[in-house]
Amino acid sequence: MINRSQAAMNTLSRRRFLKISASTLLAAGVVGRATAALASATTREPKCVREVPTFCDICFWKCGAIASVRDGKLWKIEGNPADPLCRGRLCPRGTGGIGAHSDPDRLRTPLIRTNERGEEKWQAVTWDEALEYIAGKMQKIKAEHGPESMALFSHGIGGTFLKHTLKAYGTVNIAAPSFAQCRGPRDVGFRLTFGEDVGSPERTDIENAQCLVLIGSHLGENMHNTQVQEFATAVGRGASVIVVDPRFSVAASKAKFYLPIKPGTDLALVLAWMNVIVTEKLYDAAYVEEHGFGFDQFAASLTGYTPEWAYPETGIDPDTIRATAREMARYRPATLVHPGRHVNWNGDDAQRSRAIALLNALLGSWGRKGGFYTPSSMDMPDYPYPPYPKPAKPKVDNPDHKYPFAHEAITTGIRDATITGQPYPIKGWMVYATNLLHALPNEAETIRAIQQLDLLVVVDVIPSEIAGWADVVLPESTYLERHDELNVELFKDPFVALRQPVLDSPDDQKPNWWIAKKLAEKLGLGAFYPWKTIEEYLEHRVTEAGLDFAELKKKGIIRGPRQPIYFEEGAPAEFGTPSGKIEFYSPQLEKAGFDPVPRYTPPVAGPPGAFRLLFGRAPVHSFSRTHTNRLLSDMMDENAVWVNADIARRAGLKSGDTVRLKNQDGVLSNRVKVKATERIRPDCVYLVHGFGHTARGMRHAYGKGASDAQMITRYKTDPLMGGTAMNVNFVTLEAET
Ligand SMILES: Nc1nc2c(c(=O)[nH]1)N[C@H]1C(S)=C(S)[C@@H](COP(=O)(O)OP(=O)(O)OC[C@H]3O[C@@H](n4cnc5c(=O)[nH]c(N)nc54)[C@H](O)[C@@H]3O)O[C@H]1N2
Ligand SMILES: Nc1nc2c(c(=O)[nH]1)N[C@H]1C(S)=C(S)[C@@H](COP(=O)(O)OP(=O)(O)OC[C@H]3O[C@@H](n4cnc5c(=O)[nH]c(N)nc54)[C@H](O)[C@@H]3O)O[C@H]1N2
Ligand code: SF4
Ligand SMILES: [Mo]
Repeated sequence: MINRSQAAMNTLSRRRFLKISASTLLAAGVVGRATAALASATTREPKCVREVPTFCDICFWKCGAIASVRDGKLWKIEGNPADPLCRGRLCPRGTGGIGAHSDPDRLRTPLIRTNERGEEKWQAVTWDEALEYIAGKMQKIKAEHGPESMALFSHGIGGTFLKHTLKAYGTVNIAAPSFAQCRGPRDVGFRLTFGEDVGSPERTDIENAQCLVLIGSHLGENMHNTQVQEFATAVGRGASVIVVDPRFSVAASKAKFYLPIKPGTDLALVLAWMNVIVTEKLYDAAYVEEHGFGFDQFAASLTGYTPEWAYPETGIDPDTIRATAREMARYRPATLVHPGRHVNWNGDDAQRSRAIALLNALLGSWGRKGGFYTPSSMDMPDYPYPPYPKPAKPKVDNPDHKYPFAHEAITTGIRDATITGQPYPIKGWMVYATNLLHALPNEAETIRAIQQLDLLVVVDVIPSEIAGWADVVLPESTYLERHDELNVELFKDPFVALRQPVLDSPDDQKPNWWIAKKLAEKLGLGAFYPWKTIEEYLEHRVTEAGLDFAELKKKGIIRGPRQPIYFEEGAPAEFGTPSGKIEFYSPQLEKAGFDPVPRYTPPVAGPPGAFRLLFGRAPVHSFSRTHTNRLLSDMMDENAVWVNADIARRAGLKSGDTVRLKNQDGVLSNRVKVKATERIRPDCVYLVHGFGHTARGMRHAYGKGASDAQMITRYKTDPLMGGTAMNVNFVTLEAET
């Protein structure tokens, strides 16, 4: 913990300040410095300010932060200038993160269900009673079905210790929505091509890109901090930006070329771009010659994919396709075609991502400045735990490797096994920091799976939708009140960061490590927790790595020496594919019965008169998790459905009118306001994800706006890796009078 002089005060009001940061990219640059305005607009000298370095948990980017406590109260949080991820500035969500601590809707004490599942009726119990109950049920599941029949869904670094407890107990079924519902297809597409994942944080060198291509990736609304800052830098120095999006996003407003593509047809565009680049010999021939495998077969496969062919598919005219392909080639290798992050769109997503990887390969951007750098991390040995028991059964999520290229567990695969009992029954779910009812497609299937369970435990900070279905709800301390596992980041600059408590939990909430350790002890697995306190554990790891724990506590971050990050600097040009090269043609895919080079199939069409439902992010919210945070909901407390202005006019609707969405299966949404705008194509509508809460305990967010998740009754599964594409639902607008 450190004491610094008080940061410069700023008299901007919080609302105005965050409005600026939400609506302009460059404002990301002022967020951290102006945070004093967030908690107080006075210039009174504080009596006593205590500053604690930690890292943010409002999303998974894990920005280094310095929280200040003034006169015993949480005052503000700012970016840690020593952190290479945030560079001293938090995004608006991070700045408003302190609202999580004071959220009046927080869970306060452990709860055990008293009524039917989903009725949200519980009885408050002690931690000992709750953990005793859970351990008893888990032992019963183990005795009757084996430990593999207990699954853990966990998202984020806070799940580390529960994973440890559940592995010690004997399960192999652990999954996060960040694979099959988020970045999985991208990592599979890139792995098949370059032999490596894109990672998180993405290894994108946006700040040095001279040409940046964003396909969907809506930076500026997607507020992943480093990327937004680097995007602002790139725009500031005049980089050429090409944005492909059916909706005129914030990023589109910074673009030299904006391509309002017909949703779901991006693969056709990427194939046509590659056709132009290959036909006009605009690619990096030396790079392809040195590092490529199967280029001739790949080039031959592009023959039919001309811009004229792509025009009716994508709605993008051939001249624009040619002009943008040439623009990309002009700046190569400093042309970065962003791989995207949330890429589960249409069911062909791993192949579309592979095409994006191949386009980057043609431009020679992988391993090059302004393209994709080679990340490195500090060497931090793991804690020496006893070995986990050997599982008797394989994982349930991907039986017989049905999805041969899934390299992480598939959440929806565990859900399927829970419903069908095949390949073996799943009888217990432990759910840590993931709101499965908003994160997985088809809510009804999730509920059906829950009804098969003997035990559903949810560890959360607020009474979320998934908590509403739990048998036992465990209230966690927020990130501001706890330690967590170290963040050993794989990034441009290697570093390790510490999360440490800024202040105490207000009620009977406990940190994840405490919950995991106590549960292990109740299960007779105390030997897996040889350390007594979390500080002892952290100190052990840090010291074993040859670092000073006192320094880490004081600074929050210790950086390691920078390694070469580009091929031209000496980063090794190695590719982890079977051929050891960039696979333009993939024998792996061919052997598994898939297209060895990407091939286009049109997206599923909707019923006549219906609009494809698209969704994305708002700068001030994370998923479905921030809507009771009063500081953030003060900026935006409901979403609106974006409707093309002409369509709205013809339907007699104007901005501010209220409608319900009705999807192709007759499911009706909450009431939601219309935003009539030229900024979206007429064939789709758009919602910010995560609103439309139905959990009654989320008093502040209940019933506000519409839930995209409720409309997603259909999904298409990616045949390569089991990702669930959700942009395959269609809605009509039902006027409300
Ligand atoms: N503020 C904020 N930022 C976040 C998050 C958050 O919750 N809040 N979450 C983080 C996480 S985990 C993720 S995965 C990312 C997600 O953010 P991104 O990876 O940027 O997500 P996309 O799926 O690209 O996002 C939706 C965008 O794609 C457009 N789109 C929809 N369909 C199509 C299509 O068929 N073709 C094209 N070209 N565009 C289409 C939409 O109009 C929208 O602009 O955001 C991250 N950043
Ligand atoms: N319909 C639809 N589905 C989607 C997406 C979408 O855009 N639309 N996006 C997809 C993507 S890209 C992703 S990455 C996933 C994200 O999916 P999730 O990670 O499941 O995101 P959330 O819905 O915000 O759920 C997070 C849960 O963690 C709880 N929580 C917050 N902080 C803490 C904490 O400190 N401790 C504990 N124990 N709990 C905490 C929150 O209250 C909330 O219940 O969703 C995917 N699913
Ligand atoms: S991007 Fe924003 S919300 Fe995410 S960790 Fe960084 S500051 Fe926190
Ligand atoms: Mo995500």
